[in-house]
Amino acid sequence: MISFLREAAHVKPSQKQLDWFEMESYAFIHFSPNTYTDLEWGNGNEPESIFNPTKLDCDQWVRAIKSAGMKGMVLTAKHHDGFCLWPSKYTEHSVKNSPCQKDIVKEASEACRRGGIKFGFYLSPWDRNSSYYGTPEYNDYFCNQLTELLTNYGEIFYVWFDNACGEGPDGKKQIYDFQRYFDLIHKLQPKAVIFNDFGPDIRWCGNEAGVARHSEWAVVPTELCHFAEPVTGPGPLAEEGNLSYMYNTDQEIGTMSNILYSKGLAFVPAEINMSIRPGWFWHENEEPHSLERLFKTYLTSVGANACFHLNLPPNREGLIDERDIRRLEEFGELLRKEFSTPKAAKVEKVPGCPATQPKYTITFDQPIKATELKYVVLAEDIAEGQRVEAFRITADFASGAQYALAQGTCIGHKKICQMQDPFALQNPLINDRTPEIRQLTLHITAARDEVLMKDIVVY
Ligand code: FUL
Repeated sequence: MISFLREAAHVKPSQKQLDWFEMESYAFIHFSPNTYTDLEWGNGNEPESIFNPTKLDCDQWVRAIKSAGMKGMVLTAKHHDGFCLWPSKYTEHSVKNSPCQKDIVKEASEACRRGGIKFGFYLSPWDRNSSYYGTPEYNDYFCNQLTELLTNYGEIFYVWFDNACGEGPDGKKQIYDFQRYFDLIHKLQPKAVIFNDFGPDIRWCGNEAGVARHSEWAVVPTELCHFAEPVTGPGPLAEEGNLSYMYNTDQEIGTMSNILYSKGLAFVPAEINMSIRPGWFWHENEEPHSLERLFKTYLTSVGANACFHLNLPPNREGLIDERDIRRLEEFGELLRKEFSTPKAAKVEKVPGCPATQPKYTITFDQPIKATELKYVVLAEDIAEGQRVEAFRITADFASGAQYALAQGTCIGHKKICQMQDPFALQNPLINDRTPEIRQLTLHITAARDEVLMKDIVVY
């Protein structure tokens, strides 16, 4: 078992996965005929004439994205209704037959480059418009569209697929040739990470509500042994018995007991995605979620070894709604306020501890008031693998008393331990304590192999 855990500790990310992790948060843009019909899933027979964003301004989208500190955009180039936001050669169901007459993929990718953020796209395999859907020719059609998107719009950081697989014209479902799609992406955009329910680079967290697992491991099983319960996921891959072991609603994915019954392991971190509003597309009567909800989701995504993918739906004019713009600005301001000024402190590794159970002291230049201690942010050097299984943070108060302040499981790319919630009343436990803290100690209580910490920062 020990040797197996050691093996798990050495499963390493690719450079493109590390680059993706560094981004931490990026935006989804859901825009299609649904924006004009008030639907979430179009039927595929909406007339192109309804798609008419009269004030389209992708620079405005980019400004909104950047105001919340997000580092990229993922545009729904084609949603389930099959309508293409670029003038694809392979279908008539696109912007080219709409009053818009603009290549929105081009406008958006160029705006991203002007604004200094990365660009990627969502291309729905489920296509309710294409007459090829449900036949083997559909995979050719899909690859032709992928090729257009991968070759005409500069560098692509992300290709985002979902596994929705609905009815074809004859009631038949499509068998998606995902391996062929992946090979094409590897060939044409080798630096792009690919999202799918099951990976290969980034996997779904299992819900669309922005909720991470208690322990979000980046190293997950690629195949389970026979004595573990067979797990089945949705979609054709799972039906073929292929990749279903990464079924992403499993709460224990990646934990010690889960990987113990695995035949192989891969580095496939989770993305936490949700929309700023209840729907993915813009609906006049919907309001953005509260600042508190966005901030809490940030803590349980970026702060829990995942990335945060937040959807912003443009309205019928082709602009991000002013209500959402204000919420994003507030969100960006709050993040800057909470995380821009670390407390001056010296971090030292305590000599003589085992490599899998190190201790670090964080000694403040000046003792700080307990009520000023808001977050301890931890990071492992995940380029070498993810290792920490459990940790605890204790505080030495100036009076000599010692208290445990936080404890947790995974660290990975980043773990934000919250001490004081800006939205709650101040933590009475901390307020009642002797107020001045001289030093904190981080105890790693269990790890899969030698612990390599990259950052220990206090705010
Ligand atoms: C899902 C889709 O069915 C939703 O409409 C949305 O695009 C979401 C991000 O992915 O699978």
